[in-house]
Amino acid sequence: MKTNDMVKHGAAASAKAPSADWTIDQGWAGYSAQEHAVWRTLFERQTRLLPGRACDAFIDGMHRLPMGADAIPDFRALSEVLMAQTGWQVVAVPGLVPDEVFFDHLAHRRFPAGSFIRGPHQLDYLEEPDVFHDVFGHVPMLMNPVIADFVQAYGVGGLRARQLGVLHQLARVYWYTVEFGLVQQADGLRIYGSGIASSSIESLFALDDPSPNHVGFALARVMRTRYRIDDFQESYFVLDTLDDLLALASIDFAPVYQRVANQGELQPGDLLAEDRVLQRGTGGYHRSKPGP
Ligand code: HBI
Ligand code: FE
Repeated sequence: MKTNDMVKHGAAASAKAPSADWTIDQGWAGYSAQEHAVWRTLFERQTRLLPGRACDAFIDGMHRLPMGADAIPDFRALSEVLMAQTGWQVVAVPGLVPDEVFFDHLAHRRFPAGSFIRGPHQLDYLEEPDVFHDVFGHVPMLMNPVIADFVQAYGVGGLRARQLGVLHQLARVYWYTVEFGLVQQADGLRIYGSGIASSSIESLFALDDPSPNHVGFALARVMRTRYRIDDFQESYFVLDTLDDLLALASIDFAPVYQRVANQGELQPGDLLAEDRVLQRGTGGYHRSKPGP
């Protein structure tokens, strides 16, 4: 809601009262040539960058989807392939939707994707998810059965976490996995988080820059860790394998919330004695930025 895109889109969205589930028609035929061209620019840049950086599941999922450089994908065509593979669908929304609406969609294996696309002068960062982040970033991983179950479980858990008043703790799990997760592959460290995979600058920063920490993923640890929404992450959490998320899709988080409540919150760049540190970041990038 900070950028021109968001303002423009917000105005368009509020012209019509949102439906109860906030879904809209994607309006695929209404995209302009300039909007398809923005998709092409972003798509070509990322598909050049991601081989050897994104995990096999991401690359594989993308190749099996009706998604290419030529046009913004049609959500109906994506959903057909996804549905056959993992039972997920992609539905169009105007942008960020309320938490309970978001969780309800995920709990029913519907991924709400922003239908608008960022402007040509704003290729590198925006706060509200657009079609490039949501479709290019998220949908390939939803072709993977483990991620498919985990994201649904997050939706179910989100509705529960709201009632328990621990939404922040749960949201951090999503942030440091689905959005900004890294995974160890036989041939090296790889990206699976969509926030990284959809960003050319963060694809480089997360893997190659000496500034951020790389820390072995631990559930309670992540639940205590605040995150940045306006800049690169100071710490990335690394799974040994995507299958580690299988266990999380079936566990009851309630006892973990209890434990976490008794421990302090951690700042994004903090490291603990018990952390499995894969890269101790220099912190140089964030230190060199002007303070608030
Ligand atoms: N809405 N469209 C959309 N996409 C998101 O990723 C999203 C959202 N609403 C709420 C939300 N994320 C988060 O605040 C929750 O994951 C906690
Ligand atoms: Fe996202």
